[in-house]
Order: sequence, then structure tokens, then C-alpha cells
Amino acid sequence: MTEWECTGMGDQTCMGAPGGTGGNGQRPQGDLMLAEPKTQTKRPPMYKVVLLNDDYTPMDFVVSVLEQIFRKSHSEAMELMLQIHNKGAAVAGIYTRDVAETKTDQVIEYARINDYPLQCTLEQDS
Ligand code: TYC
Repeated sequence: MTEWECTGMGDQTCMGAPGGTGGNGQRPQGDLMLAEPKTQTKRPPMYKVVLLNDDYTPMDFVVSVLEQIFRKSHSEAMELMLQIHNKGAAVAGIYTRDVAETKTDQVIEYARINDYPLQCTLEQDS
């Protein structure tokens, strides 16, 4: 058997670096054998950050939250704020769990230090 053959390696990736240990350090040109990966990669679960309406938080404060924390343009932030105001809640953004939790904490803390009751919640998306 030549040293670049991969018999008996199970499903490990067979990829030797040229000039590696042992043998004469030669590999067949362009002959690279890759096995299937052991595990399929999966997308992480995603979470919706839902902003809730209340009767006390000023509209312009909510617009600034949407601009600063959720990186919305001014017109998107205005539209979304009005949707929350009229319907009771709306999704401000969809993120991985860590990012969604951080944004939720930032909203609640920013509202709290300004004495507003603005709240938001997380909902699993996928
Ligand atoms: N309802 C609030 C008001 O009339 C405005 C508001 C909008 C509050 C969205 C919270 O998530 C919210 N001042």
C-alpha cells in the first residue's frame, strides 16, 4: 500500500500535508481523498425578539430603541413602533439565542434607567 491510501481509516478525513512524517514526502498531484463528515452541520435555532406595547413609554423612545439596538432605519423604526402601538406587539428582529438575549436585556435595561415600562420577550422561531 502506498502511504496516501486511506484503507482502514474509517470515516476520518484523509488529507496528508506534503512533506509530512515518514516515507519520501511525495503525494500524487491533485489526488485528495475527503471522507463524508461524521456529523451533519445544522443551523442554530433562531429566536424572535418581540417588543410589547404599553401606555407609558413615549413613541420616540421606542423609535430610538429600534434604531440603536435593532439597527433599523428611522422610517423602519417608525413603522414598527406604530405596528406595536396599534397591534400590541411586533417582532423587532430574529437572532441566535445569545444575540436575542443580549438585545432583550439591553432593551429592558435602557427602558429601566429611563423609568419606562417597555418590555420585550423572546420566542423561538425555528
Ligand atoms: N403606546 C405607547 C404610547 O402611546 C407607544 C409605544 C409603542 C410603547 C411601542 C411601547 O413597544 C411600544 N406612548
